[in-house]
Amino acid sequence: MKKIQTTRDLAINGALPAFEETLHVGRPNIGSRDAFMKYVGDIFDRRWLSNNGPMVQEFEKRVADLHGVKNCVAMCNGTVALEIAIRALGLEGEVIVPSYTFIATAHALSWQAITPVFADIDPVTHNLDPDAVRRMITPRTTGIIGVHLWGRGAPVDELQAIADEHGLKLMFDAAHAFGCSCKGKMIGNFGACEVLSFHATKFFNTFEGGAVVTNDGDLAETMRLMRNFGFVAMDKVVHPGTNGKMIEVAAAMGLVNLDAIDGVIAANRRNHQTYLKLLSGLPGISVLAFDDTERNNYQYAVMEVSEKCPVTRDQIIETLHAENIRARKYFWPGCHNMQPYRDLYPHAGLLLPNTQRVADSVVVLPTGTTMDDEMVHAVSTVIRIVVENRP
Ligand code: T4K
Repeated sequence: MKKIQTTRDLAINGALPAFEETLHVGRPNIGSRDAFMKYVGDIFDRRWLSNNGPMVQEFEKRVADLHGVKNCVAMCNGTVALEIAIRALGLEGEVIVPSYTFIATAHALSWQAITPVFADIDPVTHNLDPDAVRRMITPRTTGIIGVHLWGRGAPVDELQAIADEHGLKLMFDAAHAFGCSCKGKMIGNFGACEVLSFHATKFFNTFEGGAVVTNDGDLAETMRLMRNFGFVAMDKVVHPGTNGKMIEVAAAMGLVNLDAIDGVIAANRRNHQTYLKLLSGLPGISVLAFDDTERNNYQYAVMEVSEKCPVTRDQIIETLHAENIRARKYFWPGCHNMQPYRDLYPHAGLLLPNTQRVADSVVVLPTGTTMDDEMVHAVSTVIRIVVENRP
């Protein structure tokens, strides 16, 4: 790692990049390799690779216990888990979602010929604004999907009240919120069900993977049927279904990473606190905070660049990229500006001013176990130099 002290040391000014090897947002955290290899040996010995094997069953139990929820239905990824949950809840017509989320939240609906209707977010929490949700309800609305963005709980009570008042189903995309709590209650216990993602880039991964967690036993049973073609027994199909199964080797990775989870959260928290400390006081720069009275996974280090900053968000990103620091613009430009939604609702942005502003101001910084304190200091120094000196 090269030391950067002045604007002359910046790669955008012709110097060598700060890092030879690129720093990523979403570098996988990996638990004990030896434990994983042992599990893989067990899988080979059993010759049981998929279809609700013993590792998946153990993994489901541990995820359910961790979240204090009755049922966990493990799936091949978070997107298929969303699709299955949406179908199992019987959503149709229009469903209200934020546009400020990963595209999978909207695609899981449109993939099933359901119209995602985008509601604006609260500019401070980045989560759905309940008043905006109310404004988007029409006679065709059947549900609301809240997203616990960055792992910080969505306004669960307000959304539940709206759903109850209008006879709508409420579920949550909890892809960011593994191991988090909201209002003192673990994620997994809100709405009809909540969907987790264990993608490689998530702080907790099963290579690829996802799950639906719910306290509704009947709903869980329906989803178990749906993830396995509707089979209830050999040669007996009782329900439409797809292939949403988690494989054994993914569950093995999950078991290993569950054992490592406290260390990952500690590393994320340490990095987050360092970013908070080193970036505070810079004009127009703020680092998104977490409520320390809740359980957080701190997996996203989110910086916002306001118009008070002497340089633009994109200039900061360009400077970081030149140093081989692949900071990201998540979730720019917002789902409503991506296809097919952009063509379907070309004027959606008029109703989404906060979404537009937040999407234009966010920079997500690298964190996780592959980032040590020195690296976080180096990333922060680059940001400080570019903001203070406008090179
Ligand atoms: N809902 C929400 C709110 C979500 O955030 C997501 C997923 C979902 C639903 C859907 O869940 P899944 O179906 O994915 O389980 C990533 C992920 O692909 C996606 O899972 C995730 N959200 C989203 C936030 O981020 P990208 O576009 O950032 O991925 P990519 O390929 O650019 O990778 C990010 C960085 O990580 C790269 O710089 C390289 C590095 N990387 C990536 C992989 C895959 C590694 O170092 N190793 C790896 O194995 O989307």
